[in-house]
Amino acid sequence: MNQRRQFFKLAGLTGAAVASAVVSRVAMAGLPEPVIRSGPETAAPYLPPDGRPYRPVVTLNGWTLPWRMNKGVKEFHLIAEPVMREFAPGMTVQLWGYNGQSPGPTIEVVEGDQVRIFVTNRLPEHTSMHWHGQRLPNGMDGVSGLTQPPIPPGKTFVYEFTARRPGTFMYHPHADEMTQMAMGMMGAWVTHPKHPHPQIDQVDRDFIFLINAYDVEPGASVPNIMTMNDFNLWSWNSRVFPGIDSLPVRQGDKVRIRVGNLTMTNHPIHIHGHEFTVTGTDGGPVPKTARWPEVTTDVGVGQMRQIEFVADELGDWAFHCHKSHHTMNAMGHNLPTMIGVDQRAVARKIHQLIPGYMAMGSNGMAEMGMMEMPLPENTLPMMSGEGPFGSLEMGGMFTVLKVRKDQKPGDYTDPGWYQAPEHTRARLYEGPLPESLRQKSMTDAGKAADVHSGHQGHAMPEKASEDAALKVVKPRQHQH
Ligand SMILES: [Cu+2]
Repeated sequence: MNQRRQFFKLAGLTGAAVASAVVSRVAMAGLPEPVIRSGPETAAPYLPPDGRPYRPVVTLNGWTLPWRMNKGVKEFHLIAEPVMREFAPGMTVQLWGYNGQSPGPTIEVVEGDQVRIFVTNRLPEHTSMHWHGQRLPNGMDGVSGLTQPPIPPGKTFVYEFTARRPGTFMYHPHADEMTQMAMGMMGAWVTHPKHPHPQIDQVDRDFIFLINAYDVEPGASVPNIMTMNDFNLWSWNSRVFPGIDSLPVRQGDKVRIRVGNLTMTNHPIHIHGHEFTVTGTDGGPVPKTARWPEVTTDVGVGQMRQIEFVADELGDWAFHCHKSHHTMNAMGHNLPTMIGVDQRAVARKIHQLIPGYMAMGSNGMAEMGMMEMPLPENTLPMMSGEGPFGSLEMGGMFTVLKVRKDQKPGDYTDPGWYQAPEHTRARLYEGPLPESLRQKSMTDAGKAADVHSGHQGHAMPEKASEDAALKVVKPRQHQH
């Protein structure tokens, strides 16, 4: 009990945020007492009890797994079990995870640490644990059937190895993977360098999250594990915007963000207002001479990327996956594209048959963000995040890097929205417009788009786009 109370204090958790584990003391005799965190909010960084000089990582909407020293070995206890995960306020999904959460808590160690990890299976089927990216004895690699028998329900296996390489890694089952990863079983692993490392810089803020994806039908609460392509919840640490923690930093902070991808597709991760370099992968640190600046880096399936930058621009900067479908929340996939289609007449007719019917998407999908359509229970609106200027029209894999002058070191609380000085903000303009440059470049098209008179507000002036389309087609016809 003493041990646990200390864990709570070290992890910065309050009693209310923590539910004690339901593991039988008799069955678990000799195992470290597990700590379960029931809330999705980010825990304060877990300060190592032996005062090792490293900056702890901050897991978005998560926490670091406490450990105990046992005769020179760091002992951890992961419990695979069904969990309830709130994706954003208004939607809770039944997943499988570890220690009460999906993803499981982040494991943080120091290069050279001897680790012992107890993995208890409280799932209805067998599992195993693979330590992705680690150098370790083959028998500790966790591939059920290949390097070990699977862990049966109700049983505990123990893994022991030395954390040999510093870097960013992950853990996940290597047993019935299709089901278990689709249900949320995964976690992050950070091995800090033991000594100052020539390719690993000190940073002021160190964030980590895993990219995952789920297919949860509107109104349902269990993911469809058979889905291979049509996921509808694109999540970071099993959370979707506006449920994903912001990244609060102090202006001038050197920031590291570690991202791992355990979905079925790649995710181009993009930052606004800054450039970053990829400083490491799950293969280890990238030599400084091999780095180049980017604003987007693709994180492939089964990869980890570490990006770093100095947050020197004040403001609220979007940080998101650049696949536009991945910044949306749950919806069905069977909607036709209706852009440019005037649905008014047909909607009137359908409305006579189905009183609740709404025509969607004639002017783009932005209207979806404003729509107050009745949704099935436990379903998030598609693009629901609200900002200081209205709907962000974003969901899914999106959050905000919040660079503030006065964000205290070690303070990860959300500072609210940035108040940009008014003269530095894009604004409505109602004066005379300069001569259209577009018009000049389209002299070929005969009648250029008269976007300035009468058509304001329409994305597609019909006449002009028809003419332009004809002109584009013609030269090709000459070639044949
Ligand atoms: Cu993506």
